Amino acid sequence: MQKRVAAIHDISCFGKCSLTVALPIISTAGIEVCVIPTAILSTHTGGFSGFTYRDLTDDIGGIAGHWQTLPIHFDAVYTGFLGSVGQVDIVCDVFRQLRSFETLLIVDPVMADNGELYSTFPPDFPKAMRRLCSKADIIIPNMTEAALLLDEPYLKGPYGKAFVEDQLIRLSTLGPKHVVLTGVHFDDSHIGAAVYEQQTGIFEYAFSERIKGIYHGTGDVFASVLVAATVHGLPLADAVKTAVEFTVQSIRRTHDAGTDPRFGINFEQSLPELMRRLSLL
Ligand code: PXL
Repeated sequence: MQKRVAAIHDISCFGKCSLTVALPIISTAGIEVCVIPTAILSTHTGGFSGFTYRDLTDDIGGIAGHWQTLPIHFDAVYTGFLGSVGQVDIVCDVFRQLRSFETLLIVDPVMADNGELYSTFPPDFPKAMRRLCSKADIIIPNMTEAALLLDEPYLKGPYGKAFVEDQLIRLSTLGPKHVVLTGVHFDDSHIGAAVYEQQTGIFEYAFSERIKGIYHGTGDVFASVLVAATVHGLPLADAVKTAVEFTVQSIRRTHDAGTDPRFGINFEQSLPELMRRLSLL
């Protein structure tokens, strides 16, 4: 039977992140994507000024409530950028509404990068995000988001293995069964992700070469591939490896083309390779 995912993110009309990334990537895995848009912006907020922002908080509960009346099952609910503390609390309710037998709850706690909380978020936002993470099966923070979730100062890498593994364990005590930490690096020339499974206590890593520059939307590309591969049926460690390789290949292509890093990465031309990786071609 075809798998079905509900994706709860904003629509940034230009800039390749959130729903404009989640939809094509998860669809490439042959999975149906149903969307709950949380806001519509002319661009994402990373490096652009003057963007428009239409808040859709009042629509979220109604969309989920209507879906509840339909005979549909979600294999996963995947959340990303949520615009306010109020929205996070509504999404906690949506988890209860949409969750049924074996629904995976996957939270990308989008709120910060490179040591900084995104400019549109209030200081109490990480606390709200901690509540949502406590309900998730899998969370996908970057190193900055991990520090905010743990209410600790952000430390710049390179990191030691003991530090990373301690962070993973403590993030899992917030509630999620699996933690996928991104932006992990033990030296300056490689970067990747670490995975921790609470039940087994096993840590796994996936690294690739580091490409210079800060490209926007890479976290959303990574998380969307992770959701696609996991719901498709790959073990989490293999899904993480697939997501690291897909993201790095897309960044390399964008870097080689000299594209403005705010414009997002060229992930579209990696989609055929994703199909091959998932044995769909
Ligand atoms: O890529 C995460 C993201 C999603 N949506 C919006 C954003 C950001 C990051 O800045 O601004 C609107």
